[in-house]
Amino acid sequence: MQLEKYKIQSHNEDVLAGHQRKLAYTLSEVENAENIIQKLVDFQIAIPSWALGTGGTRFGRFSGGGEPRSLEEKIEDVGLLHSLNQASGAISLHIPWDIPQNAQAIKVLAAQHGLKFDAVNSNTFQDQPNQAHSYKFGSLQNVNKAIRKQAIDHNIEVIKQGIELGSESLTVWLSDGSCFPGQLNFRKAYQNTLESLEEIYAALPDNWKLFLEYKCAEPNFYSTTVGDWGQSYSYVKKLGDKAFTLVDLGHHLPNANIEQIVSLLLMEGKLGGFHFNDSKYGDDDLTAGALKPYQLFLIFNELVEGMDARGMNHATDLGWMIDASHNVKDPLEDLLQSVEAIMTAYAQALFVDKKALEIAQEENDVVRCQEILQNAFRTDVRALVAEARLRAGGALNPIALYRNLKVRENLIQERGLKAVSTGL
Ligand code: RM4
Ligand code: MN
Ligand code: MN
Repeated sequence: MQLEKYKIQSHNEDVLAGHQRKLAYTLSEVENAENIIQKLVDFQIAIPSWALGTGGTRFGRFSGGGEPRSLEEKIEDVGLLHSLNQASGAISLHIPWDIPQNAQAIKVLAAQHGLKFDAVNSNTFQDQPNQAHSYKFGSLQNVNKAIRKQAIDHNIEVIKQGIELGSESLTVWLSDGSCFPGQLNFRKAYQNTLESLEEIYAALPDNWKLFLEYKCAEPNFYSTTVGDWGQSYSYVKKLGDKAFTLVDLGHHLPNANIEQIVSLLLMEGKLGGFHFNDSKYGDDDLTAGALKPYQLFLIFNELVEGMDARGMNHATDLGWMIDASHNVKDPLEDLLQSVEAIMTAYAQALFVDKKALEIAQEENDVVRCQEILQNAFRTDVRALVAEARLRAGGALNPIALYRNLKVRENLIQERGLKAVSTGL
């Protein structure tokens, strides 16, 4: 399903007066508004190909219907999102959930929707049909050399697929670890993983980055071989300049200070990628900003501060992606909500009075520090986010338009109620 431009325009005309009223007020409150709007226009968040269908849990899966049945349909769905918000201009593929049969044709299709290919993701956490060896006891860490080699070869194959599509980064997330004490020699598991990563790193083109994602637990519940940012940092530091840590917001132990982690990784020049979602207990993969919008803002505050300190380009120097799963919401509506929450937190972080904060910090004026941060967080910047979307050609209210146009109903008609998408 394609969204014709005139439908977006007529929706925007309908709600323009209300938007302009709100915008006028925000402009009177936010002095650097033009600069914020431009940064929002430039900022793009990649959509993972595995988040376009119903996620489900290990207990059940309740499909909402009309899910994309092929890579082509997944690209169409991300294209739909992008035409609504003009901020989802990239898709991230998981191999082998999505193997392009004809890379050239897929590239052309993506370009028609204004999409690029973000990081490609390898999968050594599941066994595939006809696979020679099992990953039951890990992949890159495995005590068996042949199994490690199979996992290395898979990652190299994923890089090759990515080259064809124009991707420039590989994300490695390992489920490797152990379920019980004594099962694993931690040192040997680390060494095996490092050697395997070195082989993958050697196959990386010069202009590519390798992102090593960490996760504190699941599916292994006693130890994880890349369990936290320190462990990821220790690997990527040894690998070289093209290797970076990837932070997924749902992969920390409860109460971890993620904003501090982000700040230190940026300072070390080792933050490469970011997966947005929200959680209450673990890797819940809920809509970004649904539970802890203040934490999301604090993280963005450190991202902006740390990137500016290194002269980095916010839009292009880190890999931004949503990594969420949708069990009860329409995946496309959920993704629109995540993008909106991310943009809002980013805009608020751009509004923080950095100079005043620096002075307050130097003077140990703790009260003032809090006032400055919370003033930015409590300022309603939604009109700036909407204005950025309007200027880029998107819809002022993407979810309202999505519902008015009955997009899901149309997709169900096109693809059927029982269509099931690959992924988690
Ligand atoms: C993991 C991790 C990875 C994602 C898989 C599907 O928990 O977040 O980024 O590729 O899930
Ligand atoms: Mn992730
Ligand atoms: Mn995850």
